[in-house]
Amino acid sequence: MQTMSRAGAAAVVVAAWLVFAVAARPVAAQVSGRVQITDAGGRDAPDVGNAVVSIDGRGPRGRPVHVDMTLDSRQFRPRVVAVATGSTVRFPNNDPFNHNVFSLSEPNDFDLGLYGLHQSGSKRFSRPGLVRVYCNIHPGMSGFVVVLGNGWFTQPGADGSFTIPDVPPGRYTLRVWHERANEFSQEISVPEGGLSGVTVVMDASGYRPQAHKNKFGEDYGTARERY
Ligand SMILES: [Cu+2]
Repeated sequence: MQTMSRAGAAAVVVAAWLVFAVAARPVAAQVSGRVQITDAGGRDAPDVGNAVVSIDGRGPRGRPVHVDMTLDSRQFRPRVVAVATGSTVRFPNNDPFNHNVFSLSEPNDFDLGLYGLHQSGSKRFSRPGLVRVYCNIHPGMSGFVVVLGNGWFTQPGADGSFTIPDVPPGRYTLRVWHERANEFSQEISVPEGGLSGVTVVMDASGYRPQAHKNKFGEDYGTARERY
């Protein structure tokens, strides 16, 4: 029987090493599921897409982006944005009157001052955390910037379904934030091949809107004379 050539033997060794290397390195897969939020009266929340789903841990760095949160008809549109640390949010004013966008949420607090139609201000968010964004003129305006420390985050679709790609096998904490519910967290174990069918049920039925303070930390109406 003919012995294997040296080149042939080397090829077998390399092939074996490749098989070993592929097998030894966990293959990142996706985590998917659905968020269900119940409002008062047992109704499904119509804005489940405004939730933010994230996974704690040493995930890949999220890509910093520039996004707009437009001031339109005395509302922030979109009302919620989820971004990686280092991202910049611009607040263009589409209303024919002044707004004053600010936040008291440390360490991402800021105050863009008064500006009018077609003017804009922006803020770069360098630290993870929930940033509650308000207008110092209009107490009914509120928006949320959720700043995440890694790239493992997403917002669900209108039906609540979500997918977070590129999660290697391991144990993690899955978090879901929504403005009307208590933050949800759950330990998950991601096997090779990924984790699907994660069901997150959140109860927002006890939510009561609460008045917030203006940028001076005072009730609205008491600081008007400062303008
Ligand atoms: Cu305003």
